[in-house]
Amino acid sequence: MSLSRFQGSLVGAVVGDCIGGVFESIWGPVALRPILRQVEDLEQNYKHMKDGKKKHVLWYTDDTAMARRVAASLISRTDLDLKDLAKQFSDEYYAEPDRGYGGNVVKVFSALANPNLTDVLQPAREQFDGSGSYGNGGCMRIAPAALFAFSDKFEKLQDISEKITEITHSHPQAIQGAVLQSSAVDLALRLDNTHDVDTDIFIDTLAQRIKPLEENHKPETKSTSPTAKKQKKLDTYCSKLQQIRSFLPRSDVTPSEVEETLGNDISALGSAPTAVYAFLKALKPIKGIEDRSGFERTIIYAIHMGGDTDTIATMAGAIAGAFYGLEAIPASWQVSCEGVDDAKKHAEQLLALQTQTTSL
Ligand code: F2R
Ligand code: MG
Ligand code: MG
Repeated sequence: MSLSRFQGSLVGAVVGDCIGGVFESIWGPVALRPILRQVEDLEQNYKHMKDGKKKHVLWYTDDTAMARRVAASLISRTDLDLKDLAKQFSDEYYAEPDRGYGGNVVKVFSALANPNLTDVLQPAREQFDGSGSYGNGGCMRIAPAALFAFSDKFEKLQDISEKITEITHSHPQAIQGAVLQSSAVDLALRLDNTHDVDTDIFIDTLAQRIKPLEENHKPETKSTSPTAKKQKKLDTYCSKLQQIRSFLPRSDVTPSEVEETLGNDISALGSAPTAVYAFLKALKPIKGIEDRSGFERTIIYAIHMGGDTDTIATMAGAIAGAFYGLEAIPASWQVSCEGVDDAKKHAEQLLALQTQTTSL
C-alpha cells in the first residue's frame, strides 16, 4: 500500500473533474488543441505564481463534491454508514447547489433532507417511475470506496460500491458501472507501475467481476440516452470491455468511433467503459500528445472523447492516479484545481484506516 498511489487516485479524480469540467457539454468530441491550450495555461500561470500566492483557478463540480462526502463519511464512521452518507449528500447539495448536478438527482436530495425518512434508499428507487436513474452519478464519486476496501476481498468492495450508489441510483446499470469503476481503481492500485501493464489481464479481471452482476441483474428498462440508441449491440459492460480490447491495438480509433461504441454521455453505461479505455489507451504514446506523460495523456485523451468530459476524466483520472501515483500529476495542475489538498488528506486518512485494519 502506498500513500503516493492512494493520493494519486483521489487527486487524479479531482484534476480530471476540474479540467474536464471546462469542456462538459452534450456535444461530441473535443479537439486536442483547446484541451492542450487549457493545460498550457495552467502550466504558464503556475510559473508566474509566487509560493505564498498559489491559488486554484479551476473549480470542481458535483463529481468531486460527492466523492469528498463519500471519503469523509467512510473516514469519520470507519465503515459504510448509509444514513450518515445520505445526510452528507443532501447537506452537500443544499450547501452548494450550483456544482452542476444531474437534472433528476436533486429530487433525491430533497427527499433525503426529510428527517422523518426511515429508508434512505427509497427516494432513489422512486426515480423515473420506479426504474431508477441510470446516470453516472454513482460511478463518478466511487473512487474512495476502492481505497477504503483495499485490504478486503473484492466482495467487500462490490458490496459498498453498490450501496453507496443505491442512495441516489437504483438502476442496475448505474450500480454495475460503479462496481466497474471502483474495480478499475482497485486493480490499478495493485498493478506494478514499473512494468508494462498486461491490458488483456486488466480487461479479463474487470469482465470476471462484472459478468455475474450483469447476469443476475438485467435492467427492466435499458438506457435510452442518445449514444445508447446508437449502441445497439453494445448494451452491456462485458460487450464494451471486449470493444475496448479490440480498440487497443489500433492507432486509428477516432473519438467519434468511441462516442458511437463506448459512449460519452451522462449514462453510466455510456461513460464508465470510456474512462477505462482512456486509461488503457494512454499507457502508450498517443498521436498529438506524445510529449505528455501517461497520467497527462489519460486526462487529455479522456476529455478528447467529448460529451460528459468532467465525469469521464474524473473516472479516468482516479484509475490513472492510482497507477502512476501522486508524483505523476503535474504540480501546476494540482495547484490549479480546487479540492486537491482535501483529496490528499482524505487519501492519507483512508490509508491509515488500512493500517489499522491489517494490524488487528
Ligand atoms: N448535470 C451535469 N451536467 C449538465 C450541465 C452542467 C453544467 N456544467 C452546469 O453547470 O449547468 N453533470 C453532472 O450530472 C451527471 C451525473 O448525473 P446523475 O447524478 O446521474 O443525475 P441523474 O439526474 O440521476 O441522471 C442524469 C440524467 O440522466 C437521465 N436519466 C437517468 N436515468 C434515467 C431513466 N431511468 N430514464 C430516463 N432518463 C434517465 C436524465 O436525463 C437525468 O437527468 C454527471 O455528468 C455530472 O457531472
Ligand atoms: Mg460534474
Ligand atoms: Mg459530468
